[in-house]
Amino acid sequence: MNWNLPDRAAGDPVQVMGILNVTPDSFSDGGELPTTEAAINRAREMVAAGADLLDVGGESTRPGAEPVSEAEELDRVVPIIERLAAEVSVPISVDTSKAAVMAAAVRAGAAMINDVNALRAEAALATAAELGVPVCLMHMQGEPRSMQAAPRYDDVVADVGGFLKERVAAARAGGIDPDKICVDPGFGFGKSLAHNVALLRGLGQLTRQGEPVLVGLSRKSMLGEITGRPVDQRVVGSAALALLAAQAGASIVRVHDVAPTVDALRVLAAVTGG
Ligand code: 8Y7
Repeated sequence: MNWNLPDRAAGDPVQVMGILNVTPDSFSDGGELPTTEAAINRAREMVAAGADLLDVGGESTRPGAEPVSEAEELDRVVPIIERLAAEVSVPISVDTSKAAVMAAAVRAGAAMINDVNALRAEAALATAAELGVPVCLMHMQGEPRSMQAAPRYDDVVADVGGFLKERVAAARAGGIDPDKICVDPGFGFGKSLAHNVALLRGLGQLTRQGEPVLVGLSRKSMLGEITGRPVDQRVVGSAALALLAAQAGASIVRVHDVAPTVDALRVLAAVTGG
């Protein structure tokens, strides 16, 4: 599927990206991989609830997570993406940092690459340029295994904005179409609560840099810190954060709970005339 990034600055509505994790800790609590059928059902539910696109990921990037091998990640995501591309009406994004997974996913029908590593892995930038699909470049300090240990910034908004500027320039220099680049401050990726709050407060500065902005705030630990609630009780807080991000100009919100997010964004659109 050929698909273009939405751009709020150009008047496009906010899009909702539904999260489809295909890791052993998703769907079950027994450490088993979800069956293809369970993943497809979950995807259909999200599309019925109003998801504009789906993000399929086979490597957990949660704080403390260990990397998975390329073969394992390919096994997890490629069959699901093949089925989804054939069976659902919305574009599919692949959440990966590995060049080989990007290539196999796009061959299987993925229409976007979501890279939490901002195309810094070997061959990732050249591969993405060759594939020609839109990319999301995300900021992360450190790596998932250790990133929450002691995150430090001089000025988190300026530091993250500067990093993303540099990655956008690298992506363009590497042959990626400027219209196919979006950026993401990477909430929770090597950030304390104070850093996350500062980034959300300063999100307008990032949306004004020019590229469409994607944000992932859904169920994240900052909500645990703010509300005191466990991860399965963060739906309302997540919708509130999605709304704040949309008000600051975010073009795509990446969420687990599609229906409540769609409602919140409808309220915003009704009030602001969007
Ligand atoms: C984000 C993400 C995750 C995010 C983008 C989680 C894969 C952790 N978070 N991708 N991925 N932005 N672009 O809690 O914030 O969903 S994984």
